[in-house]
Amino acid sequence: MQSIIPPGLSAGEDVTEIAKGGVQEWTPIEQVKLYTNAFILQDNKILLGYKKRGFGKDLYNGFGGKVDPGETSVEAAVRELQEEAGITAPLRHSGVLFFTVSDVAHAFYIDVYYANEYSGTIEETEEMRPQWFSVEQNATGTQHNSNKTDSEFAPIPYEQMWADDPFWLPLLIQGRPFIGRADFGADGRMQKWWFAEIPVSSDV
Ligand code: 8OG
Repeated sequence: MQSIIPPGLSAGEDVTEIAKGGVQEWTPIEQVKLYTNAFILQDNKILLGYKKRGFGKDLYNGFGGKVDPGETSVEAAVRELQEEAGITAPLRHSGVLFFTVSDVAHAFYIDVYYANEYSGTIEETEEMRPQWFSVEQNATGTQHNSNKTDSEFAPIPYEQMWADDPFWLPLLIQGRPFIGRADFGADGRMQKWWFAEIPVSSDV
């Protein structure tokens, strides 16, 4: 039987598909670069950063970037979190994402991490402006608030995030490991996508 798992990802056969779409073939993979993305989840809130420059500018995202030579993925994730948000956290692996972007020569293999605690003081950096959002679906707060009670934090701003994030971020928040792939056009829209939940014990 042909595997349903898209090229670029690997997992056992016991994956549970949660979303797929698009019609064309998966984009051929030439070069792959390793990236990280890390989220802090605490007290029904999630820490996101507003990206002020570079790739993904003006979008909210977790904190992360390229894995440097000689560095493990988790070392890179810890370093990027420190560089972009000023904090350190005991990051745990939550999933793997694989992306292609039609005007970028390499594919992105992204290890996604989370932590429920952190040390240090969250601070704005040249690259990111950190902000807490409520993970409650009926959150009503407005953005750019601070020093509010939990229920007053704005909901996750999916409309200002990468188009694939609504598929897997809810799984990360619920502690459910995942894998997924999306191929993006130059216009930033997803052309083909596939996301799945994998067993908790899986070594993704
Ligand atoms: O170093 P730089 O900030 O350019 O790294 C890119 C970051 O963006 C890295 O954390 C990986 C992340 N990223 C993508 N694509 C997507 C995506 O579709 N969704 C999310 N949430 N993050 C992404 O490269």
